[in-house]
Amino acid sequence: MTLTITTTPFLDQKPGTSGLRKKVRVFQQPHYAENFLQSVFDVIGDFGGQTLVVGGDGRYLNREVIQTTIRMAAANGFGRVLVGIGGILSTPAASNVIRKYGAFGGLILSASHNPGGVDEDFGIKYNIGNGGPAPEKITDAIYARSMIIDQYVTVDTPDVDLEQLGETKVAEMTVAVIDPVTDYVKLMEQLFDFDAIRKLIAGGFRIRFDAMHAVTGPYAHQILERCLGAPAGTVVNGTPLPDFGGHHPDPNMVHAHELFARMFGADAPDFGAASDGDGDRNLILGRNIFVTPSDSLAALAANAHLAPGYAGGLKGVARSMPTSGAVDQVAHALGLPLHETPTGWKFFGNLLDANMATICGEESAGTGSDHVREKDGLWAVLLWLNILAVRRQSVAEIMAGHWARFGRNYYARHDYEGLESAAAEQLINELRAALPTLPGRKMKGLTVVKADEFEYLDPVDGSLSRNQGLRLLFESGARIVFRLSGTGTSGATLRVYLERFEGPDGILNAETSVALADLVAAADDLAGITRHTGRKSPTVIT
Ligand code: VG1
Ligand code: CO
Repeated sequence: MTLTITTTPFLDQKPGTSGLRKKVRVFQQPHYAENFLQSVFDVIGDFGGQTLVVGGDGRYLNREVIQTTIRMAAANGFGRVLVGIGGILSTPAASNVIRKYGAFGGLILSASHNPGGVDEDFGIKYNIGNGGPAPEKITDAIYARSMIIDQYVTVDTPDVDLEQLGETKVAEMTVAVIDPVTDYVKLMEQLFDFDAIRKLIAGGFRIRFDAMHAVTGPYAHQILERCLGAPAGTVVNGTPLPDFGGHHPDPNMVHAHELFARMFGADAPDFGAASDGDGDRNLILGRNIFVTPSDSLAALAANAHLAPGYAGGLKGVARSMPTSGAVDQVAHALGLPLHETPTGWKFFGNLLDANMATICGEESAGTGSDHVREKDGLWAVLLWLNILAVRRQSVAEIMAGHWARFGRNYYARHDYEGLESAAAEQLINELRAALPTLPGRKMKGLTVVKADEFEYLDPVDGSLSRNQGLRLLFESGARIVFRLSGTGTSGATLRVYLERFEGPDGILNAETSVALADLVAAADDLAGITRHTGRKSPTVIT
């Protein structure tokens, strides 16, 4: 029997870069998750009798919110819910399941790379029928609805057993507990030459994959160790834990420092990789080399044709605006269309649907293709392995060859986390106001030639997204971008993206921090980072 529950709005349910992210304790308030879920159901249209996919990255609160979602989906009239066994679904696997089973949409419960646990973060994201994150038009409507919501519906039924594969009924609705790993493996087998990778590994090529106690563990054990024959122990931290073992499941040099230490240490494996909480990010390392995500995107675009799934070439490539221009060099050299979008995977969806891009990427360690509509950590790892299996060179050799051919974009992102929101806003507002006065300004021997605020006109649906980051372009082709994070849950995070290009005949072997030193100083002078925030240095450099 359907129960109608009276509620009042929480006024803070504005979805950020990827869905709603808040502290677990915020989500634990009575009606909080329910209000957001009902706001989603109220705006997404006519789904009566259709299928909804539900799953999460296994973090604290995952199971509880899955049960809530199942009951509310039944009360709202869905015909069927597909849920990953144990309530676990990586973001790319969820995207695949939505597409493969023709679902109306999906709810992914994750705060991605943010830490988990009772005092940490939780999140809910709605994905549409193409398998990708809901576009702004829908997230804006969800937010507007959440501001005036006054009731939600649910059913009074017992919890569904999420540990057993198979079907049960919740009121009129069918709930199918599925094994998403099998479907995902099938998809990867279509794209990549598993035999070639198997031979590479059988020849002694050593891999270390750090699943960071997050969602990719089961997928990585299955693919790398069982299907591709890598020895047991190749995948470390492979069991998803509700608090990710107390770590940030963020694959960067700060939070994956153990992997970095190994890859730069004695007897390093040939290839190191990691992924984040929900499995959509990737970190790529070779022996003694870290491949920046922007460079990885470029190298994958340049070599993708070596994998069977991309043998016919690429239709185009896309990157988010703050991502370095390394992939632009590849696009230019190969004559591929190039698209520049705002931060967040939702902006790639239309380009992929319209066959305008095949491979997309972000500087934040997200890379993916048109095989799903999310970024995909293991996909990037497998494409790298496929390329390595064909080229039979080391990661360092491949990157050296890449820079010698296309030039090198020295790149870093400086994050200032946990700032007072008012101070961060003030910094951005002052810099925005100063933009028209900046061209011609000389800083540390660098001259500003252009200063603007990025906005994006979607070429497919004509929607305009404003305020997507402040950009300063210098005479030398160097660039600084400033934007505020949309995924944090406490205070504000300022991201400063720094980039400088050296052509194939420029200096190829500088340390990134040395190559970017003048730009770092210029960024502080231009934006008054220390003056506004009191910080002398960033919290995290990636
Ligand atoms: C960050 C990254 C962005 C990414 C987003 C979601 O957003 O910069 O590139 O798409 O996280 O990643 P922000 O607004 O904090 O800069 V994850 O792995 O949620 O799904
Ligand atoms: Co993620």
